[in-house]
Amino acid sequence: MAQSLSSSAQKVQNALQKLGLSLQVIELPNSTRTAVEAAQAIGCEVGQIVKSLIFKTKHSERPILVIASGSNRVNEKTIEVLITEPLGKADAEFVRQRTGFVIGGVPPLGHSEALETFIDEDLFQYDEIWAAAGTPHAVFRLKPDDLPRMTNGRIIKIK
Ligand code: 5CA
Repeated sequence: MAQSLSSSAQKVQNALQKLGLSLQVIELPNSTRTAVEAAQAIGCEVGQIVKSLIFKTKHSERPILVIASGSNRVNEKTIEVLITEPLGKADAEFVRQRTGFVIGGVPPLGHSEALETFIDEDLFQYDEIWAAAGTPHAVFRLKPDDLPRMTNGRIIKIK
């Protein structure tokens, strides 16, 4: 029988199921806290890891979700132009409050509120990719085309 998931990972599994996606959350013994650690634990390229990064708008203090390839650094200027507002820093507490998940486990879906979302076009070069699933040990495998369905995000050049 499959091991039962921790409650945060189960939240992500439920969100996937609610969307009718038959994708399976797994919890690994090794850390998947960072993109590099996740790639090592899974045995894939760092670029195939989906980073779900939370930014905070400077004035309205809204959370923005940027879904980036593990090997890309987000160019914040690009996001600022698209949202017509500067970005400030999102600290760990802001991330936990606005997503319901801790840093290192933030998934691309299942958050406590709907998040304005941007998706890295570079993720679409891969057949399969891996995203965090609620904890720094939980991940799930997906196809890039699943991301727009999960998030209503806009696909852009991120780096
Ligand atoms: N589990 C992996 C992917 S499977 C993961 O979550 N990777 S991540 O890149 O999306 O999440 C780690 C990110 O959290 C870092 O890239 C960084 O942007 C952010 N982060 C780490 N520490 C802090 C901190 N103290 N405050 C704000 N953000 C942080």
